[in-house]
Amino acid sequence: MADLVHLARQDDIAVITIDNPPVNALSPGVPEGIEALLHQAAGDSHVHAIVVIGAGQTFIAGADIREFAKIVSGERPRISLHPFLNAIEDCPRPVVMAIHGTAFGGGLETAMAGHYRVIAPDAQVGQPEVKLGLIPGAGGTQRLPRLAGIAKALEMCAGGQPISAPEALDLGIADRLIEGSLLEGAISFAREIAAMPVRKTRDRNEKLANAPAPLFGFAREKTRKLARGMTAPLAAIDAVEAATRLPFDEGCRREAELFDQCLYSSQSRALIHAFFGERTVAKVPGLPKDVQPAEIARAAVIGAGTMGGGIAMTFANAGIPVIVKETAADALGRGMSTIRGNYAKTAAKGRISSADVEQRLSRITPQLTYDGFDQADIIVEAVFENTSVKKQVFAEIGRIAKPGCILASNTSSLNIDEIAAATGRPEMVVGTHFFSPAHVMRLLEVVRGRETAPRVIATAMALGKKLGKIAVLAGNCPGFIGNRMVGPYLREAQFLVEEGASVEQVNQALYDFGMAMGPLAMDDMAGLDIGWAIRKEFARFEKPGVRRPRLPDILCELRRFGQKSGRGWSLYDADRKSSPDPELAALAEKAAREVGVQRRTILDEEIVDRCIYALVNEGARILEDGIALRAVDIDITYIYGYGLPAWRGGPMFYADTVGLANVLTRIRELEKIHGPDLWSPAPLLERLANESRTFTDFDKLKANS
Ligand code: T1G
Repeated sequence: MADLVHLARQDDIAVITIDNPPVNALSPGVPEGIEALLHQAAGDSHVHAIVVIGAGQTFIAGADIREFAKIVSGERPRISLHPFLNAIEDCPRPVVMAIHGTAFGGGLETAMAGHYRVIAPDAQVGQPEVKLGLIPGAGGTQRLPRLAGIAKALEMCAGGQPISAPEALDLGIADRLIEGSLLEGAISFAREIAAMPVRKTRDRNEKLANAPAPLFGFAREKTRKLARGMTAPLAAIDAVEAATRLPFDEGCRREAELFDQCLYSSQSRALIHAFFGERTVAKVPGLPKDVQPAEIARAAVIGAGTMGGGIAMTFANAGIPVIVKETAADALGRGMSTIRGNYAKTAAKGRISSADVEQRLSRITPQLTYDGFDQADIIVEAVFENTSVKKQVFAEIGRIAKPGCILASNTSSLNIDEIAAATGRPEMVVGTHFFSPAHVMRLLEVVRGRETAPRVIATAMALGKKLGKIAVLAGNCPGFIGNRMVGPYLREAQFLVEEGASVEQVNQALYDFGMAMGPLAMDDMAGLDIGWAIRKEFARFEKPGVRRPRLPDILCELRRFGQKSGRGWSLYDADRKSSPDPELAALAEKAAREVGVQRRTILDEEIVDRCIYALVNEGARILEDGIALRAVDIDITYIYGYGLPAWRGGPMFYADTVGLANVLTRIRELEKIHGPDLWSPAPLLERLANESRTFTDFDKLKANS
């Protein structure tokens, strides 16, 4: 306990320092340490006030999230933090909380139990628990409305977004902004208020009065739209509402009931799985310990189309100067106007200032030549998805790039080894598969070629983090991780329309499952011609006699490529708003006749099973093939690249919650109906199911091997 929390005295001010790296979480021993030293300080007659501060990068960043699984499993008792927080609030000496970094969750709750809060100008405070499928469980929904008012407390607890230090000051969460040394500022503030009467947050009820009646109903309606399918945000609203109706202690009891409902929910387990998964995927086993990522100070992008332009923006947004090269002036002009348009949209939403826009644009150098490419630390190719075109580009940059320059392809599915061979330096070639729109989507698939050097891998992974992405390492196979999985997922969606489901029913069933958009809507957005080109590129590898969807080819033969052509699976107006295409049913019947399929009524449950289990089965194969390092890498890929909701935890985690034996049984049923070429169970899935194990077990075993 003594190691995690220290007590020192500066004349008449006691200073309690929490030292639990890396984020000063309220791990076991930390609350106990703070309470014990607070009691000790208060008992010292020389002490007139107490300052609580975090060592290292931050104040308390919350409860220790690793503890929740132990509580749910019964390994750890559920300990209420209220006695600890009330001990702070009931301390006879004034307690000043000194906040820097991120006072999140239990960190803000601890700070609010203090009598005063001083804050560094670049600090943030928040109650992000809903991002973990939880709600504030230590009085946050009861103290925050008392300090910041009901409306702001609702927004912070149900939305989970942090606020800045100046806003915290304006709202009354913080009492003073401290420039310079936070500790010195906190100590002098503590001396200022030492003789003043102690104010307990729980007794400050003035901001709870007159909650407009429709406020909570409106908040629920807004939350149902913004956090579709999630339960914790609605529970957070209930808890804040309780603060306006119940005395403090009863409000805390209501909050605890709601917290427990969330804690034991599958959504919370899934979101915590995703939280740690985002961080696990950054770890590449087997990279030599002495390998350090190279610095990327200058970048160059080839291609100013949708992807090339978005990638250039991503570098500029991260402060890295970037050349963007096209072959023709009109294409370059179009690319730059798209980039300017994207920044204008972001600025119009108030997310960045016009000065930011100018600064970022100044980092982008559009040109038609390779001038300056020999100074770049990384060159990213984003040209047409065709192997021979890419090989030609890589042959050129293999001659131009300086030694040590990383040669990256944004290919979404082509063979990175074939591309690498064209450069004469395959060890410097890596795939960096961005997701459209590249300046928005957080996933980055880093594709390792057979000869890619460890330092290139380490640099690409570190660059992903610098660009604000979540980088997942993938092996080299058609489609890598994500697109290899989206193949069977889309295949089943297309089969289902040929077999009798409507486009709208298929899209709605997966949307209701939680997907950001239905599979056929996604196909229309990406463009049916992309899949058509890939099918033609890989046709020679298709196994003869295996059923393939006929309907997408019929649509492509009719030039119905989706949003870009105003019609595909659905019709699209000028604003790309979709509506059912009355001609689609006849085309589906035509396709069914051509492939000899008997159309029938199909239930939503079958649609979800076939599409999601197609993902799971292919994911298991990807694991077996070593294309993904862990099951959680597949989960993170699908959450951040393909819109599977984090509250499902990802395809593999979802299969674990269903039970792999149940998934296997269903896949075997589908195999009987549709044949082994489409539905033979992946051997790893069979093995885990037969051993009553999960994909999470598989990852744990691998991590410990
Ligand atoms: N518990 C345990 N480990 C944590 C942690 C936490 N709260 N926060 C971060 N880590 C680990 C993380 O896994 C990583 O580990 C390392 O710290 C660095 O994290 C009672 C119920 C604070 C903004 O949700 O948002 O309080 O990979 O890479 O980019 O009502 O971490 O090195 O092994 O993210 O500088 C509420 C979650 C909890 C905050 C720092 N609090 N954390 O970002 O570092 S619930 C949160 C973050 C709660 C109360 C409720 C970020 C950060 P490793 P990092 P970073």
